[in-house]
Amino acid sequence: MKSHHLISNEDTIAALATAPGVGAIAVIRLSGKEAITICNKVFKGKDLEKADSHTIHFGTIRDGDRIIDEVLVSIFVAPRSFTKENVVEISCHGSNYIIKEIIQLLLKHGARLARPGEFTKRAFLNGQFDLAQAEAVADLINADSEAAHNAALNQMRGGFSEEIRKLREELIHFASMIELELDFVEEDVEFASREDLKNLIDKLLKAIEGLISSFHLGNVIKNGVPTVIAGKPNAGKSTLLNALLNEEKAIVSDIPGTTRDFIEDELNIGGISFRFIDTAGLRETTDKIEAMGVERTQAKMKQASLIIYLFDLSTETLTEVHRDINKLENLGIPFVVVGNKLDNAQPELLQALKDLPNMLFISAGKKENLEALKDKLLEMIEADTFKNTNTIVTNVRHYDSLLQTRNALQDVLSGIDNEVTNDFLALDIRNSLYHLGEITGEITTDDLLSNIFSKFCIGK
Ligand SMILES: Nc1nc2c(ncn2[C@@H]2O[C@H](COP(=O)(O)OP(=O)(O)OP(=O)(O)O)[C@@H](O)[C@H]2O)c(=O)[nH]1
Ligand SMILES: [Mg+2]
Repeated sequence: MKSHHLISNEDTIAALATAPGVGAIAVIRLSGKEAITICNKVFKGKDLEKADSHTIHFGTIRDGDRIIDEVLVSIFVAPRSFTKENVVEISCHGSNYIIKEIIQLLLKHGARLARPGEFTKRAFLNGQFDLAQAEAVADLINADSEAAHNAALNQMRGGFSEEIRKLREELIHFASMIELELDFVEEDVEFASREDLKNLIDKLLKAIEGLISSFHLGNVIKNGVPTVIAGKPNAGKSTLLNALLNEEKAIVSDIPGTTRDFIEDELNIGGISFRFIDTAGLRETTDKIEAMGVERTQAKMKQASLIIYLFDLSTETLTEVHRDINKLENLGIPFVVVGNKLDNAQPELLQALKDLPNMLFISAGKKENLEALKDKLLEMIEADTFKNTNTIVTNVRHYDSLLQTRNALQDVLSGIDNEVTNDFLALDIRNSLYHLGEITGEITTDDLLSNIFSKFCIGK
């Protein structure tokens, strides 16, 4: 199946593997047939060609007689390395000058600068892991919340791929049976029971649906939940943003219409990253700039995953609150209605509202009840589900392939129902297999590969 091996990679590549900039140490990585030989030419210390795999050696990197740095060199002999090629990691002092000098020296001695993602691409091509796992490496590096980290780690360890592969294998079995029938058209035999095939497709569709719907959560986990704080001027939106972030990020004042443009920042709640967006207060206004702000608020609300609708318990009327809830319902985006300024609330209003479902009372100014609000936000994105499901789709490419697979499987089903000929049935099954295979990389094209790996940084 792995036709990738045909692509031979004779070059030895080099790149900085740690983040660019000044640091205590920096790691320069070399991978390829000549990795150890090239490093040996510039390293003075032990003869690296005679070193065992997985050993570390102290010495100096020299350009002729000129010492560039004292370094530690780690040796990984093929195939026991990340790329399954010979790999050398040079840990040097983290100065930009040293890094540049060492890399140039390696290039002079026959290495070539690695392209973005080339180390990971080689690891994939050499069968270290499948494509979904390779992509997870990038996600893992970029993950900055616990949930994103867990999802990436799970995918990297093959959780997601395993499920796809199992489904694919069952389908391959049927495909071959049906293709076998094609050889016996005269005899009119049925190797693959149509009933069993239908059951399998149903099972597959269910699993695919599950993966497809996990994408919503996966996306949330990976990219954070855009959460718009909206409401009338002076409701306390900016105060709430500041209270949540614990920082004086937005200007607060008792003048209605203080916030004109939106202000946003991320906050990790329960392992999920929320992106809070403070907006201009919603009202009719003749002020040109404020009106533009209001327009932006409305646009932001439509793109949000969640809306916190804030109103002022000290001034708002019951009729107005109900009207606003109505408007929110028409928007069709999950929202939570939050009464602010609990410390100064009108008692009658509080009494009238307290039994409404999904209603919270806080004081942003006094930082009261903010924990309840955070719990509510987590509940709304069903954060629990990520703890129970280990298979979450976070990658838009996978999501697309799953949608295509679903379409193709539905074609198979309607093909069976309409008793189409076997060659059509076989074609639709092959089509489903194709799209499933795209996810794990059993099916790849050069375009797809370069597209995926070019999104990595150099050195990964
Ligand atoms: N008593 C009380 N006052 C509050 C509370 N939260 C905010 N305020 C006050 O309400 C006023 C408006 O607060 P902001 O946070 O600027 O309101 P906003 O919704 O951002 O207003 P705009 O940006 O104009 O739309 C300020 O004077 C705040 O100090 C609260 O919990 N209790
Ligand atoms: Mg404001």
